[in-house]
Amino acid sequence: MAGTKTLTMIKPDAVQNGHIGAILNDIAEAGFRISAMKLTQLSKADAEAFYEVHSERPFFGELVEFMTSGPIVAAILEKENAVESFRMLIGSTNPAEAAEGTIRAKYATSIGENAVHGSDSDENAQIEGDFHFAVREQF
Ligand code: 3AN
Repeated sequence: MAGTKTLTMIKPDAVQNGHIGAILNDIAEAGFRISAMKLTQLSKADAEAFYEVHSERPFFGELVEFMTSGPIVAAILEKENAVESFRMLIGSTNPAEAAEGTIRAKYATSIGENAVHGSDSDENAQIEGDFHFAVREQF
């Protein structure tokens, strides 16, 4: 059975461009419940750990630099089939290929600066939620 949790980050580009409120509104209108949320900034060590699976990819340095460049909003979202449902809401990694109306189509600027993160599996949703939030911060 598909899980009910996913982890999102509103990335530094979208925070800098003033899109926190609009993105949270899209998330609420899509029927997700927010069970944890914070405004925070990742250190280099945090970003390297979070994106460890991408450490061999050519864009890793750029990704870490971007993700540490300013504050982000991290949140745990709950809905039936949360991982897949949220990835539909955000659209393709490359905003040029993201379907009309998706969060990345509306707010992302490039494949690197693509406005939001969404977990890619139930297992990673759990790991990423616990990365950002202590148990007492998850409601
Ligand atoms: P998604 O975020 O859609 O799951 P992944 O997991 O392939 O995409 O990539 C993780 C993050 O790495 C992306 N959100 C994006 O910021 C960055 N990224 C992915 N592909 C590229 C690329 N070709 N060039 C620069 N950054 C990239």
